[in-house]
Amino acid sequence: MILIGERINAGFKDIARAIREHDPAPIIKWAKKQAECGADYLDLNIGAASKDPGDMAWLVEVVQGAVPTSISIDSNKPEILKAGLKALDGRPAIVNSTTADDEKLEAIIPLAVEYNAGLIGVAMDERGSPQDVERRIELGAKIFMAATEAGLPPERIFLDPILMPIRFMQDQATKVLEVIRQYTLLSDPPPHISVGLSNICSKTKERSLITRTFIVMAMAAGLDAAICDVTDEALLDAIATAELILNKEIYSDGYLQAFRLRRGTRSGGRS
Ligand code: THG
Repeated sequence: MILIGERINAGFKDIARAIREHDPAPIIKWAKKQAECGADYLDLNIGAASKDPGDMAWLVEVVQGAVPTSISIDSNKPEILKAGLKALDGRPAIVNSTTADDEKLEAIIPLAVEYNAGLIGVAMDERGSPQDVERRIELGAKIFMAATEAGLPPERIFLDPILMPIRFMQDQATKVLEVIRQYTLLSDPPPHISVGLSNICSKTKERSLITRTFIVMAMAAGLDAAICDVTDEALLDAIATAELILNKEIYSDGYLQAFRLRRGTRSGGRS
């Protein structure tokens, strides 16, 4: 699984304040903590409220000064994505994200190409996020084809079927599982498939239980990446065990210990 740490997001009050006041301390704290937990990428999101590309460049610089971890630049605005990409020191990055409308595809795919980055394509367009399986497949396929034509190999493309809160849209989770299965059939090798995992538990109790139960089901369907709470140990243990059961890891009595140790010693993690 490719784990993308969700915590440096202005949806959290401490991060919103840190960005507003350009206070690096909370950013550095969460960058180090998520890197220690084994994040492969750190998602950076300055929030819908901020329209200043300089804020994204600042965030990228602060994170790069703190950890060697790869970066996911999270915005739907091309000028904010570009400011983040320009600030990169050469480490691997993901552009998160483009939707399927032509205007976004034309602006955002070339950025991923130019900066040698991965690209997350979300199954949305100018009309918003579809609630049915077919439209999500259509939009994902459209993004996949446009990105491929522009020269991105499937290994650099991530499709996101858009996970919805279980509390408000209970019928959506099974639809997302079906879309994941279908996305694996788009090419051989298939593109990566990713979700914003915490979307599902928004405003629920049992956040951790709901997210780890869903991710195990989604991994069985073909999910191989997630923007998630990498500090949730029960979640990471469930992911390790799902990888074992899906025969992606070799069983030993110490598999869990080995997995925890490996994550803990990733680049940027504790040595
Ligand atoms: N797809 C893609 N990118 C995304 C998302 C997605 N980026 C943003 C988001 N969705 C993923 N990141 C988060 C980060 C935090 C939370 C949810 C998703 C979260 N929010 C709390 C809640 O909703 O209850 C509120 C924050 C708080 O506790 O203050 O946990 O789907 N490509």
